[in-house]
Amino acid sequence: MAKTMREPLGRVIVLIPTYNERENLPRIVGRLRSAVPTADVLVLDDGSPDGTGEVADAIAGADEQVHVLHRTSKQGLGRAYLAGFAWAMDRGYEVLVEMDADGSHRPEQLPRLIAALADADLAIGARWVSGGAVENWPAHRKALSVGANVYTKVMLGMRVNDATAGYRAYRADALRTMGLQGVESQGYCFQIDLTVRAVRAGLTVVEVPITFVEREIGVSKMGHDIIREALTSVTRWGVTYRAGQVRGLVHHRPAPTSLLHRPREGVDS
Ligand SMILES: Nc1nc2c(ncn2[C@@H]2O[C@H](COP(=O)(O)OP(=O)(O)OP(=O)(O)O)[C@@H](O)[C@H]2O)c(=O)[nH]1
Ligand SMILES: [Mg+2]
Repeated sequence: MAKTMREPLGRVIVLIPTYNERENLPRIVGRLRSAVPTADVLVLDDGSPDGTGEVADAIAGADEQVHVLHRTSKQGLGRAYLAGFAWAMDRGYEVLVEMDADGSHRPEQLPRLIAALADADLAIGARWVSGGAVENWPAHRKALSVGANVYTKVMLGMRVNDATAGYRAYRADALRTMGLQGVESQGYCFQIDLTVRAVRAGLTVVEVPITFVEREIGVSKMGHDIIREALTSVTRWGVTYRAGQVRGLVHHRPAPTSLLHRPREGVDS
């Protein structure tokens, strides 16, 4: 496949959504600022009752590369990211990174993720690829994540191995091309939703192996509602996609193959 000429990478911002992460936030921001000193940071706090918002303000007060977007109530990861994307694109950032506050996404691996954007539109920090790993996860969490990814792959016909992964770098142009209008997904589903949009828009998606580390401090916000949302949405998208393939066969139109992303040597097993 012919390589397209891409704009060089511009200013980078790392978006960190927080809900009750007061102990984790200073650690992750400190590690991030050391690992990638040129990257700016935007904390997206949903009015955490534990005072994470004030901790974020204190960090931002002492470091002009750190910014905070305060929202009044917990509205889910998806909405926080959409607000953060809009904030960052309004200010001309060209690379937008998603990173959890709880230490699961190691800032030390961010340079590899950003470097992968040199010839991609979306770089996913992937666990379920050769070279990827998960540390300290109980068997049931592994099973849930692997299961969710297998189901997503089968239903949507995508070659992406870790579509639920939340450690990612997007080119701002890619987000503009794929369009964020009508994105309503909240939990893991938000990551799947944006992956599907990227692939469907013909963008280049690559997976970079990472080591995901289970949180040591604080409480997970992952619950049954988030799993239910992902299952319902992937099933709905999958049925629509497969029905489109069948219609294509009946009417002798080419089946929709746009959900196959362009593979990149070495990263897509
Ligand atoms: N702003 C905002 N951040 C959230 C919300 N829900 C979760 N987060 C943050 O999103 C990141 C991921 O959430 P986690 O609770 O770690 O969820 P998870 O990584 O799926 O689950 P664990 O593996 O158990 O940690 C963390 O930084 C959370 O603080 C929300 O509603 N609003
Ligand atoms: Mg987590």
